[in-house]
Amino acid sequence: MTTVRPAEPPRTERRAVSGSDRILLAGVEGIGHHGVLAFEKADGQPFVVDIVLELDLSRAGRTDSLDDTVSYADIATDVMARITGPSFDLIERLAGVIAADVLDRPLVDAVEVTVHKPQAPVGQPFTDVAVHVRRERGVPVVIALGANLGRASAVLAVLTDAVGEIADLPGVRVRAVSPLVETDPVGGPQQPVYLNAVLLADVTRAPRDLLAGLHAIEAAHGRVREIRWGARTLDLDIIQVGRPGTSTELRSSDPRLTVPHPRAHERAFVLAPWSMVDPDALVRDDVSASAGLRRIGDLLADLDDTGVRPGPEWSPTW
Ligand code: A4P
Ligand code: MG
Repeated sequence: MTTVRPAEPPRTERRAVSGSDRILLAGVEGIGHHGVLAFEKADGQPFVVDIVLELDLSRAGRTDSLDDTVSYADIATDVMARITGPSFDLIERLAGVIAADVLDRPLVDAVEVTVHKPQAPVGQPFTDVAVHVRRERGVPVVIALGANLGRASAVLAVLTDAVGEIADLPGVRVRAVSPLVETDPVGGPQQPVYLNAVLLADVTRAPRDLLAGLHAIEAAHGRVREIRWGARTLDLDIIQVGRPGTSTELRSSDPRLTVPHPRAHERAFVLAPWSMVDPDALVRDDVSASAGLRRIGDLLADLDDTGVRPGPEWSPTW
């Protein structure tokens, strides 16, 4: 594989996340209404949460500034809001949303969450039951979605399903999904207009595994590859992996996975929806060594006729 950069492996492929620095917050306790049984939802019971944050504390160790670390008081407030907030059936779900809240905060590379339910209706003498999850932030990945085959309602349904299926891939945490745009076809034979969108995710698995997952989703929606740039039931392209200009950025000219996507910087059907979810995005011109980083708004402004219009409303879930 012809990888231009990075010299060090992309962070998706590294095991250790942030060395051994940790913040521990133990025993955050509140009354919640989580549980499958009706009386659990009505009466409530104690839930106790332990958190381990993994992050690089070396800067805070030098500067003595709260800006360079994570406030454990803020984390405790978030945890209590989840314990006492809307009821879930499972403590697995409670642990998952707490972990997602923590990773929404900057600086945290990974988090371990333990949710104890010491008075759970177990039916036998016991001292505690707990669920423990560990979630890593991973690297940011930009994925473009496009489709133009079938009735408009079918195209919309395929794209909506695809968002949920991407979110279900292991190691993928969807952060945001753009509005849909309707776009004139670019290249290829005469074909119907497209619906396009862009999805932002944090990904902890290797990019090639992510691409294999995306191909499986395309195949499940009946995607066949016959004509280059021809009409398709579903196209899922990886546009960018990692944070451009940092060691997390993956630049690869391997034809099986070329990133940054070599044509994304000149394609309004990618840039327009992307700018709606990340107006500050930096985009690399292409994978060649001389390529530079451009602001997404400047790239869009350079395009004469974008052929992009607002698409139908949609509410994908993930
Ligand atoms: N591949 C290499 N790099 C990547 C990557 N970053 N992401 C390989 C995804 N796949 C990547 O892909 C062909 C091979 O590229 C795959 O086997 C994969 O391993 P494909 O999806 O079969 O082919 P494609 O999408 O037809 O080709 P390509 O070159 O990705 O097409 P583009 O440039 O994405 O264009 N007009 C509008 N309005 N809206 C569209 O969405 N899409 C295209 C496709 C053309 N015109 C369009 C739209
Ligand atoms: Mg493609």
